[in-house]
Amino acid sequence: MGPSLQKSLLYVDETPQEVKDAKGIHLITQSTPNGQKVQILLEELADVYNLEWTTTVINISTNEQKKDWFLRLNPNGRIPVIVDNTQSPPFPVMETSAELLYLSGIADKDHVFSFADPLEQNQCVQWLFFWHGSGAPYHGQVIHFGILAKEKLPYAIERFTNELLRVFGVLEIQLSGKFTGTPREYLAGPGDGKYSIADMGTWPWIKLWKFTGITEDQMSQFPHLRKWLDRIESRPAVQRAMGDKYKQQ
Ligand SMILES: N[C@@H](CCC(=O)N[C@@H](CS)C(=O)NCC(=O)O)C(=O)O
Repeated sequence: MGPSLQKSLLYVDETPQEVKDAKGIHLITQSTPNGQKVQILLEELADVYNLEWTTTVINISTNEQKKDWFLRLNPNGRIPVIVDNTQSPPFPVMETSAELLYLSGIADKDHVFSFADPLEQNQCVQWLFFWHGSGAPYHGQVIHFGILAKEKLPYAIERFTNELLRVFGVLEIQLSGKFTGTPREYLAGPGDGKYSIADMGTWPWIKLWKFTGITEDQMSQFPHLRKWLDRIESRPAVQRAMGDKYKQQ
């Protein structure tokens, strides 16, 4: 199969023109926690390397992400997805942690947000996967059963809230240095850590703790996690990634 044929399988008539016309990295997103993970890395890469990309903001409440044009790029039908149009044929990347790894692999040449050392990079991937596999699924269920579901099922709410608090406790162990004696500023890296894609992949969800229904009293068990939330929120790239640029026009 030649590259041009593959490109015609990727983009079809219904694909938005700006997606088809994109020349470099193109992000299809909505500014939800998952969208914000990738928005943050792109904004950080812009500050350090002047990375340029284009963005299409869709509205997931209309199920645009379930249409065939989108499923060709991400069969999972969920945002965000990136397409690297510098590859031939263009290369789509689904799943936020894979997207963070892909973007840091192609653009973070000086390892500002990743690690040159293989063990340090593996530690970063461990924390990235920890949130992706053990944090986000529980967090999603707490929001579903605690906020969105019409029928409130106490068992489900309690089970998933307890699991989420357990996961927050794991992050608190790492950040507090409970077993190493050295508190950390960030999840991965030597010493007190380095801000990396592990933090970017985790922060956009945890910052929603109040909305999720976690109480001040529950959150007071995690003082290092709270300081970590504030530390990341203060970054200019993070502020831009959360801002109007990514709101539906
Ligand atoms: N595991 C996926 C989750 C993506 C995801 O759940 N995205 C949500 C928005 S935060 C979405 O697109 N929801 C719309 C839907 O489920 O149809 C990832 O990390 O990329």
